[in-house]
Amino acid sequence: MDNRQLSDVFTLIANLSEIKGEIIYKTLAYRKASESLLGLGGDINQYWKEGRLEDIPGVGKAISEKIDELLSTGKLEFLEKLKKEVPPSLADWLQVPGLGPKKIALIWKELGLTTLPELEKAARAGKLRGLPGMGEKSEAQILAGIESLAHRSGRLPLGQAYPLVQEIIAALLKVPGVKEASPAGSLRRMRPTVGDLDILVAAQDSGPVMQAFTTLPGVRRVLGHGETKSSVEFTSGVRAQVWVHPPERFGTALQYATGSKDHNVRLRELALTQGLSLSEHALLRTDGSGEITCATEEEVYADLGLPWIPPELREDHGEVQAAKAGKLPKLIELADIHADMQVHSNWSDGKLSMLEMARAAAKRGMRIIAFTDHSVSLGVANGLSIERHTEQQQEIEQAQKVLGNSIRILHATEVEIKADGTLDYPDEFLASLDLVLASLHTSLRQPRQKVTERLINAIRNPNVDIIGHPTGRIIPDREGADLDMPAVLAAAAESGVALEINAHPARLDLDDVAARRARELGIPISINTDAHAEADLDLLHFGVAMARRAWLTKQDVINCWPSDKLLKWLKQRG
Ligand code: DGT
Ligand code: CA
Ligand code: ZN
Repeated sequence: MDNRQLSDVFTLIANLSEIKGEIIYKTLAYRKASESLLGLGGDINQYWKEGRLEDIPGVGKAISEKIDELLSTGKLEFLEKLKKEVPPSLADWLQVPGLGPKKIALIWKELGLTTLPELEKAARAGKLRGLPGMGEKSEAQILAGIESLAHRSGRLPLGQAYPLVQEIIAALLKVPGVKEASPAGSLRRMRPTVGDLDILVAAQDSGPVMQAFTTLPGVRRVLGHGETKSSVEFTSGVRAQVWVHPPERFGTALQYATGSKDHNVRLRELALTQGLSLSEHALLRTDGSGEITCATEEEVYADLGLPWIPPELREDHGEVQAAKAGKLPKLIELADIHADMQVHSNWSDGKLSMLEMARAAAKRGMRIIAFTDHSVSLGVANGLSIERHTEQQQEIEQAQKVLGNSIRILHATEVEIKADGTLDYPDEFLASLDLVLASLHTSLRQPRQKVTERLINAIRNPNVDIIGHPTGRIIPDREGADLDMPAVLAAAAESGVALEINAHPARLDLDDVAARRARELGIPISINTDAHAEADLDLLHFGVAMARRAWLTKQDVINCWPSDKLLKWLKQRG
């Protein structure tokens, strides 16, 4: 079993437990394990062989025993028993927008339905509206939800796609005659999910590349095998395609294969106004006087009178017009970031001590690190009481002495925004901390108005400095809270609070659209790793990519500010 399959097992356990009515902390623990497995840098089998399962965030004794049983026997007694209590097909119902575990349990127990088609049939026949707490409106909602499912595609999260593409590229670069290989398509544009993997290779002779590509380990089917393009499907169901072009034409080919389609259409229109026809092979002069070949993308854009446009902007969201007018933003880069304002230590559910984590962050160029361990009500994550905070403060002082000036530790918290909108600690205590990051983790399915008011309540608290992963979405399985985003952004602009772009590839929250709007409203943005282990610190580039997709510059992101400016800003906020 691989990381993805194990992750799926724990999601299934969480889903079935939730329908069974198991207490929330248990189901959250399974979800956390599932997420961690999905975001894990290395192969789970390696951790298992080395006896390091419990090094993984969210994996304690109980979960590691389950992983051990699954990897040794391919089965899990606990899950087999659970499946007898709760029909596993009910887990599919959780994908239906507007249908939660309580309603699912009700429908299943009252009407004896277990599959999605049965549910759809019953809803169409008006059999749901008679159930306690349900009416015609909720029945129609469920039906609309089922219909929306049919239109959803199986897209792959960027966090999984990215390392896969790196592996494929590494393999193709070893093929004799290959000069260059680059990601293309939506992955190069760093969309949070991708439909398939696109790769571009520069080589005179495509034969050996296609041969290597179609026989990569894990290829289940070859969907196409041509001279310039081949595509395959891996056993995981992931599809990949590779284009091969000669090095002197690599620029036009890479530009074409990177897309987006809409960006390419816009560019071709511009080319035509200049008497040029742009294709993946070259720029052809429409007066018949020959073609211009481009070895690099810079040449393609330059030949059209444009500066090179970063791939993250190529969505036809105004970037071609901005480039023409010389108004492209100077996008933020990974090296601009010197502070990480959401990191967890072993004081809550992180794996390392604050000293170890601070050293790891310093090694990666951070000069400020805020420990935002979880607050008291998040028992599943070992949330801190106020008393334990006093002890944590002492450890921070010790660690700071050891670290000297290499990196500054901030005593912070990731405080729960509770279901009623209040925060998990009293205001006097919050005011005593260096930094307060407030987040939603529970009751995300509250109605729009309620969950929006709840978040705005936290935004308006003058002690809150940053709102962590504002919508609470988990990619690809859980949509975020149904927030009234314009209202949230208006409140944030008024209060001066910063909104987070959480860099973890399972979150990437805020998304690019909301973050771009936030920038227009002058709302400060904070990009943080939310690291629970050292390897998580290396995920920061995903957050930076989302910020680039949102047209952000280093001025817009508080983590890039000089340390004095950042500390002063925190102090002023109280
Ligand atoms: P995805 O895979 O759904 O996440 O999205 P993309 O953007 O990777 O799209 P994909 O895989 O269908 O195609 C890869 C690239 O090929 C795309 O970014 C641009 C180029 N391309 C595909 N179809 C067309 C087209 O009809 N016209 C133009 N100009 N380019 C296309
Ligand atoms: Ca693609
Ligand atoms: Zn945590």
